[in-house]
Amino acid sequence: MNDRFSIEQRLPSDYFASTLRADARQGLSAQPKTLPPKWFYDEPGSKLFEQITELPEYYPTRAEQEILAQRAPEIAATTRAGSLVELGSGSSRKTRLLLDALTAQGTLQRYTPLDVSASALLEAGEALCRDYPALRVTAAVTDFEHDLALHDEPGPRLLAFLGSTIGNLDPAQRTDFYALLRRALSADDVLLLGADLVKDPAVLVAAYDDSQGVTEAFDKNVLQVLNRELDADFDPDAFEHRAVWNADAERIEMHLVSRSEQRVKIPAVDLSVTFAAGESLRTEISTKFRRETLTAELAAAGFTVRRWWTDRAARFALLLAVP
Ligand code: AVJ
Repeated sequence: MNDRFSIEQRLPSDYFASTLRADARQGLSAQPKTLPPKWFYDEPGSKLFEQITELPEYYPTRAEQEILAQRAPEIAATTRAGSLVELGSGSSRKTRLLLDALTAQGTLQRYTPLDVSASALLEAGEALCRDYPALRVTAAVTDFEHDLALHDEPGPRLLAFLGSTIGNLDPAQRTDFYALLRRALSADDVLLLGADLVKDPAVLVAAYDDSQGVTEAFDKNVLQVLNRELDADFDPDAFEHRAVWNADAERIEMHLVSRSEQRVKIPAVDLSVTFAAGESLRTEISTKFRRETLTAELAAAGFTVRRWWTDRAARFALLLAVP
């Protein structure tokens, strides 16, 4: 920590324990069974995700980086942003492309990463402070799906939501999230959104079911989270990782499919869950987008898409939208 770096804790100390309990209670007693993907990202899970981004089959990270590397100067020039606000900051590789361009242009004063992980914010924030000596970093530990409050960030603010994390939300959740975004942004602020695009289902399925089994380990890690945090007795080997293309909803779904009939105890929420053989627990949706429909859903929320870029292979899109 130094005088240019602060972290504000906006989550109550029992936030994780109580939301994980509520999510487990709700999702595991529902039919079909589901869990929100945010619980993948404990420390081992975050490491596995970093490994996923390097897999030959997992193109989204590289595709988005390709666009950012090419367009960051244009993004800086059109937004002339005084602050970069980043949701779910994650790896700072992509962030640096934006910080470099915004710094070179001379408008940037502030970087505000919002993330649920204090340790991720601390690690990234310290490195960025060191490497950008004119930058103030005001990080906030928060769940940006529910709290996006911005404070005194100098405008115009460039709010970046990268990695196609937007695809983890279903249509109703996206509507709520866009409304939250819309309320957080002022007239001269800009939204920078990364979105993975609809493509050959075989390419998509391979990206979520890689040959080295890293995504399988990532998927099953959520069971270890439940075992550790809620005292559950999931046997990860008793489930099979599956990536399925849902053609109607145009999304990849990750499922953990029970290999046999079994019962799992989750003492912390007083739950005993039965799985039939072949029954699935859906752990993630990863929606893939089309230009027209994404533009339309943003328009319905009060955003106008000003720029739309893709990588050369048109696998991934990066867009700028304004209120
Ligand atoms: C981080 C949500 C963008 O949906 O592609 C990667 C997560 N899941 N492999 C995605 C993920 C399985 C990823 N996002």
